[in-house]
Amino acid sequence: LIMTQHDIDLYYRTILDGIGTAGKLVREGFTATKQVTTKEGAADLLTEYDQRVEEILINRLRESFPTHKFIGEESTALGIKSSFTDDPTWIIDPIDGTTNFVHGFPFIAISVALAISKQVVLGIVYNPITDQLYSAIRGRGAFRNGQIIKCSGQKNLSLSQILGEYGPNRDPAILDTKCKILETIIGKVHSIRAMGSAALNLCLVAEGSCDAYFEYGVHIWDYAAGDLIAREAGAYTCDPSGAPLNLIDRRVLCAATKELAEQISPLLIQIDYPHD
Ligand code: 2AM
Ligand code: CA
Ligand code: CA
Ligand code: CA
Repeated sequence: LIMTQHDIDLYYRTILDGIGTAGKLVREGFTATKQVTTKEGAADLLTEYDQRVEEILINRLRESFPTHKFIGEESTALGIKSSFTDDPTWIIDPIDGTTNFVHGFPFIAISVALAISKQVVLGIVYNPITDQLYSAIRGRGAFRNGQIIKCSGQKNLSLSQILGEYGPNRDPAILDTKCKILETIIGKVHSIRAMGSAALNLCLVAEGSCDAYFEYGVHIWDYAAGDLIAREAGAYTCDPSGAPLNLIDRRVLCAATKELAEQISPLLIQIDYPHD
C-alpha cells in the first residue's frame, strides 16, 4: 500500500540529484586539506565536509518534500533530531567512513534511506570516490550502477569472508569484548575484514564479495539504507542475537543466508547500547 500511495520513483530521482551534488563535494574534499575535529572521543572524527554534505541533501529534499522529516547524523550531533515516527523520514549519513575520508582511504559512502511507517522503502549507498552507486527500492531488487546484484548464498561459515568492525569507542571493556568476538571467529572462517564503513559493508554482503557483517554501536543512519540493499539482494539481516532487526537498537547482523546467520549469532557476545 505504501508503495502505491507514494511516488517512490520521484523520491528516488530527487535524492539521486542531491547525491550527485553532494558526491562532487565529497570528491573535492577527499584530496583537500580538511579541518579535523573529534566528537565523542579521540577516534570519533568530524570534518567540515560531513556537515556541508548533510546540508546539501536535506536542503534538496526539503525543497521538493516540505512535509518530510529528517534524521541525519550531523543534525543529531547538533541536537536537531526528529524521532523515528511513521511520517516519511529521510535517514542520512552524509559521509559514512569519515576516518577513511580523513586518511584518504577510498572506502566512504553517502548513505540515504527513506522510511515510511517505519518501513524502509528506498536505500542508496554511493561511494563518490569509486563512483559505485548501490540502490534498492523495496520489492524491486538491488543494483550497483544499474546492474542487478545478488548476495553469495554462502551457507558454510568455514568458507566465509566476514566483515567485523572495531568502531570509534575506546572504552577498554567494549574494545576488549569486540576483540574477543573477532578472536573467536577468526579460526572458523576464511578471513575477517574491517573496512570502516557500515553502509558499504552491507553492500559488500549484497554484492557477494563478503558473506556476512556484524556490528554493535552503529546508528540508524549507518544501516537503514544498506539493510534494504542487502535484503533486496537476497541477504538475511537480523539482530546479532538472532531476533528480528530493529533500526533503533544499534546492532546488526547481515549474512548471505539465514543458515550462516544462525552459525554466527551464537559466537557473538551481545553488547547493549542505549537506543537511538
Ligand atoms: P561514520 O564514519 O559515519 O562515523 C563502522 O565501525 C562505523 O562506525 C562506520 O560506519 C563509521 O561511521 C563509524 N566510525 C566512526 N569512527 C570510527 C573509527 N575510528 N573506526 C571505525 N569506524 C568508525
Ligand atoms: Ca561520525
Ligand atoms: Ca556512519
Ligand atoms: Ca557519518
